[in-house]
Amino acid sequence: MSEEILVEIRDFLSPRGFECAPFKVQWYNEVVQSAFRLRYPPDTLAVSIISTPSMFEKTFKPFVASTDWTNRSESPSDPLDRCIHEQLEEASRRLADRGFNVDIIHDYDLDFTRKPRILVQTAGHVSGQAYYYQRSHVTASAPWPTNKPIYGVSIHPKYGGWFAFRGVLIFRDVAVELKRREPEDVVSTNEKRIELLEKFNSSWEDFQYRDVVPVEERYSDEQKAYFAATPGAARRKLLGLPSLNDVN
Ligand code: B12
Repeated sequence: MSEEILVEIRDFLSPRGFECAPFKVQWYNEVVQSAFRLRYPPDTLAVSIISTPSMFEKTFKPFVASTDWTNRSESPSDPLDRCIHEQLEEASRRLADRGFNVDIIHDYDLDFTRKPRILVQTAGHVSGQAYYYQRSHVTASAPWPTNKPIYGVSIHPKYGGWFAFRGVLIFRDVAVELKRREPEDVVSTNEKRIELLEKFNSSWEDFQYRDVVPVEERYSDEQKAYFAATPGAARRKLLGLPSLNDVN
């Protein structure tokens, strides 16, 4: 049954520039603190979704061109969030038509205590999609004071850091037997891991951490300019959209 689901999701999302990797809720719940656990039975099927560099051209730009941006009441109001939201909704609708109940958790969803509802880097790691490098992976001579927070970063074997996690689909009623796939450890030396974490934490704006390993594809200049712009008015302007203050 999980094969049928994966074929259907990939059929829809892969040509649009997304990549999907399945995991069992148990694998995720085993590593996160209890406050972050997903409240589903251990064998429940979940799928981690990332956008690859080509999503911008294959899906986002056509979406921008074909959407009526004068309607302010649509949610989410951010164009990219709205685009991803619609793609995941459509993928789930297709599965609902086949009788599957799907819960969508987006990377930006928060619970009532304002904690992220899903830790997408952990989900990506346990699904085998992208290795999540954390401070604990640096074994010796870490250059940072112990009280400095060092945020972890995931690196994909094909896209390095040139991708984004978009969320997780959870199939409430589907219990699976899945074979676990380990993520590829592409940043394997201590020295490289320090360099990666340093760049991600201190100078992420220049995109350099994304090139820590050789990659097959990276963001276009247009896409880089879009992500470098502050979310909100500056991004809408780059897309040629009316500002939220101008439209009625
Ligand atoms: C809050 C947040 C921030 C905050 C705080 C960062 C943080 N990591 O806490 C701020 C605003 C600083 C931030 C900044 C950035 N962020 Co941010 N952020 C998030 C967000 C929404 C939640 C992260 C969070 O709160 N984690 C909670 C902590 C407790 O989780 P944790 O440290 O991973 O701890 C867990 C693991 O250790 C796990 N665990 C324990 N043992 C083990 C063992 C194993 C093997 C595993 C796998 C896990 C595991 O259990 C712990 C929890 O109990 C995520 C999206 C998401 N929903 O996950 C994006 C996210 C982490 N951010 C991202 C990015 C890109 C950025 C920025 C570059 C800005 C940007 N968006 O372009 C900067 C870079 C950091 C910097 N230098 O400032 C990306 C990272 C992509 C990647 N390749 O990894 C994410 C995943 C968003 C996305 N949609 O792709 N961010």
